[in-house]
This record gives sequence, structure tokens and C-alpha cells, in this order.
Amino acid sequence: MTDPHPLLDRLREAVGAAHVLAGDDEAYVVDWTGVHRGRALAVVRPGSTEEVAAVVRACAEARTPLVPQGGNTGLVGGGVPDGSGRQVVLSLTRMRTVREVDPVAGTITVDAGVVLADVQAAAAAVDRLFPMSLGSEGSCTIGGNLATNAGGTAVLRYGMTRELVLGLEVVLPDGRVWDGLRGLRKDNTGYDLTQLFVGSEGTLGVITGAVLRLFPATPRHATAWVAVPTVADAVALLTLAQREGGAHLATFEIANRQALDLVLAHLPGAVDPLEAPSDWYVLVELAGTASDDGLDDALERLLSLGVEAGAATDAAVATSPARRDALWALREGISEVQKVEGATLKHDVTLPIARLADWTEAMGPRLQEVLPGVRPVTYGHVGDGNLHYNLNAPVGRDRDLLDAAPDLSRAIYDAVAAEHGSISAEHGLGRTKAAAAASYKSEVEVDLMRALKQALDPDGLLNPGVLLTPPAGT
Ligand code: FAD
Ligand code: 2HG
Ligand code: ZN
Repeated sequence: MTDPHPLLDRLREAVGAAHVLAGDDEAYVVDWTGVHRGRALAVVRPGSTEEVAAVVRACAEARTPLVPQGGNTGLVGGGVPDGSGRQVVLSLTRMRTVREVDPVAGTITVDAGVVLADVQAAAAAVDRLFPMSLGSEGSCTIGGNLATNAGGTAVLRYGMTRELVLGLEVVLPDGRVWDGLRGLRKDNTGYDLTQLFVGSEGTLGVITGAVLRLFPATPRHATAWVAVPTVADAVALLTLAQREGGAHLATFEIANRQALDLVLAHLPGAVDPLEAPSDWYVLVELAGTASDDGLDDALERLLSLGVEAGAATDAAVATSPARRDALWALREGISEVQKVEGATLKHDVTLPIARLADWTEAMGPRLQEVLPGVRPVTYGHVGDGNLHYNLNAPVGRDRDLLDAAPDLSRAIYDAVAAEHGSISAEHGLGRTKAAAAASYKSEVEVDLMRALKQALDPDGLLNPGVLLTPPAGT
């Protein structure tokens, strides 16, 4: 067995003793959900790409597994160590430099540890937009966003993280540095290595820098919180929003009444903006540049067409930036309040949009058979076909939810598979879903993924147990 102490000395040499922390520091070894509570050999916080490379080399030589970590906001346990106490957490949070902003080329080059909100602010400072938007944007890092291929509320218009990146800098599992920091729009010189690392959840390399795309700033917004009777009505309203909003349609999010009730119960200052309760709600936003004058009219047209068609029953339109923030808080606050409410089972699924309504309608009664009283808190990015089909326990019965979890999740994932959907739309697989994903993928797909892992990380030292389960017999 490897003696940990020589490695700890090498890590201190590589990054400075002050940046090697104890392996039981909760900020680094417990995930945001609180479900994954690990223990590390140490937490290492390098301050530069060279230091990351030195840490990775030292761990490779000592055959010690590494867990790359950004803001530790991941929802599938991929950024925290297991309970063995043998893994080293490599935190990128000291690497926070915005290296370059080029508003003309429309690019920004950043260290991987830069917090998403700081990238948005650096873009805004030169009158540009970095569109990615997540509830966790005040803490998550660009490295984590790339490693998970994060989605969020602007995917409908701008795409997932992989559509926002042009080049990467990556420390490979043997400690070599791949400098792929090119901001080129056109580069057909072989396999797309940048895209290989996007969504690889820290299993193929440690991302240390990125060139990201910027877009024209959109300071104008027209935003509404709309009551819709059913998911089918939300989908009908989406079609109208695409027609009336055109390229200005930036956000189209859904939430059920159960989700709103939790926000009203637990989020200080939250107020229901509509008088009559509804089973479902949509947050719709059109966004435009300073010269786009017609957004309010387009939203009004959309809402009256929605009411005429019976797809919408009422709406609150934001009349000031503060009102806009208040409407957004009703949607962005849901994850946090679900956690306050108690044990939560998360299912981040995608379905063909045309199947969302029937699927959701069938799922409710099926789950009641498994656990009577279970509360589906359903919300998400309906414009992308992505629902967070999360479950809270029947009131006061968290233990029952945890006991029924395997049966509940299997019922949901089987129903997703039957529609050729995905069991992870945007959060990744991490430790939570690696085994489930393997059982829903074809053998060919799993083999290809294993072949990539073997080619880049033959000793399996980067994030073992995350994304891929260990091969049979190991
Ligand atoms: P971490 O949690 O630290 O790590 C996540 C994964 O990336 C791990 O596997 C880790 O090993 C790997 N990793 C991290 N940094 C690197 C690196 N530099 N190099 C290689 N691998 C690395 N996600 C969405 O997609 N859409 C949402 O709308 C959304 N909303 C959220 C709202 C809340 C309130 C919370 C708590 C989370 C939300 N998330 C969402 C999930 C999470 O914020 C994202 O997955 C985010 O991209 C994780 O970034 P992070 O820096 O916190 O990564
Ligand atoms: C969101 O869309 C996030 O709010 C978080 O993806 C979802 O907490 C969740 O399950
Ligand atoms: Zn989401």
C-alpha cells in the first residue's frame, strides 16, 4: 500500500503548504445535496496550470486517485471523493483570472476556476453577453460547467455549454498539458478534442482554461409568469412563443403548483403574483438588444393568443427590473426550497417535447401506486424537453421516500427509456447515476466510452466511480 506521507510532502512542495487542506473539510468533501459525504486524503488548491500539472504528476506517480472540483454545486456527487480516504480533491477555486476579453472576436479566455457570475460580469463590462444562466451561478465555476456540459435557462436560445466553448487548456492524467486555447470558429484539423472533454465530468482530464463565446448584450427584456392549466397547454404556449417571439425567445420554463407552494412557504419575501391558483406555470422571457423596441408588444400578443386558445388562464407581466427579479426568483428558488422541505429524489430527464404532456400525466398515478402521498415537484426547461421530475416525501415521511427510492426511480427511468429519452438531461451522471446510465445504454455505447477512458487514463486515476462504473471483474 502507498504510504500517503511522501505524497503529501510532494503536494505541499507543488502548491505551498497553506494550500494543502485536511481531507475532512466539509466544504470540499460533502456535496451540495448533502447526500454524498466523502473523506479525502487531502484537498489541494493549486494556483496555476503548472501547479495543477505538478499535482497530477505527483498523484499519478503515487497511483493516487484525484477528484477535480470547481464550485462543488454539482447535483450528482461527481465532484466529491468517495469514503475511502484515499482520493485527493483537486480544487480549482484559486484559479480565478479572466485572462483576456476580445469583444470584437466575441471571445473571453478564463481560468477554469472563474465563477460563472464573474464571467457574465466580465462580458457585461464590455457590453457583451455570456448567456449561460444557472441558479448556482454565484458559486459554480466555468471548469465545472464545461465538465458537466451544464444547461440552465438560456439553452433554448444559446445552447448547452458545449455550444459556448471554442477552445480548452487541459492537464492530462499523466500531467502533460494540452494547450487547445484557440478561439477559432473554423478548425477542421482532426478529432474535436475540445468537445471530448466537455461533459467528461473530470474523468479524462483537468480543465484549467477555456476560450468561450460572447454574444451581443440583451439589456431589454419582456417577462411574464403565466398560469397554464396543463403541461399540454404549456407546450401549446411554447409553439405560440416560438412564433411570436422568434429569435427573441430566450427562456421558457415550467413549474407545477407543488413547486410554487414550496417557494411561497420557504423563500423569504416570495409572493404569488396571480390571484387564482393554477396546476402549472410558465416563466417566459423575450430578450433583445438596445434597439429591439417590440418586445413588450410581442409578449402581449403572445399572452392574448394564449388566452384565446385556452392555453393560458392568467399572467403577471414584469413592469420593472425588481418585478422581473421577483418572477425569476419563483423559478430559480425551487432547488433551494426543495432541500429545505426535506429529502428529495432528483430526476433530471429529457423527453421528446411532443411526449411531455402524456408522459407527465401517466407518471403521477404510477408513482402514487409505489408510494402513496409522494409529492412530484416538477419544473424545468420545457422548451428543451427537460423536466426536473423531482420527488419530495409525503409530509413528515422522509424515511419512506428513501426506502422507496429505488422503485420510484426505476419507474421514472423505465418510462423515460420507453420514450427514448435521457435520464440525465444536464446534471451529468456523477456517482449517483453512473450505474443506472450503464443499464439504459447499449453495450456498444458503453464499450466506446470505456475505450476513450482507457486511452486517456489507463490507470483509472481521474474520478474513478464517476460517470462510468468499474468494468466487471475489477
Ligand atoms: P463541481 O460540482 O465542483 O463539479 C462537477 C463535476 O465536474 C465533477 O464531476 C467534477 O469532478 C468536475 N469538474 C469540476 N471542475 C473541473 C475541472 N476544472 N476540470 C475537470 N473536471 C471538473 N446544472 C445545470 O446544468 N442547469 C441548471 O440549471 C442548474 N441549476 C442549479 C441550481 C442550483 C441551486 C444548484 C445547486 C446546482 C445547479 N446545477 C445546474 C448543477 C451545477 O451547478 C452544475 O452542474 C455546474 O456546472 C457545476 O459546476 P461546479 O463548478 O460547481 O462543479
Ligand atoms: C434547475 O433547473 C436546476 O433549477 C436544478 O437544474 C434542478 O435541483 C434540481 O433538481
Ligand atoms: Zn435545470
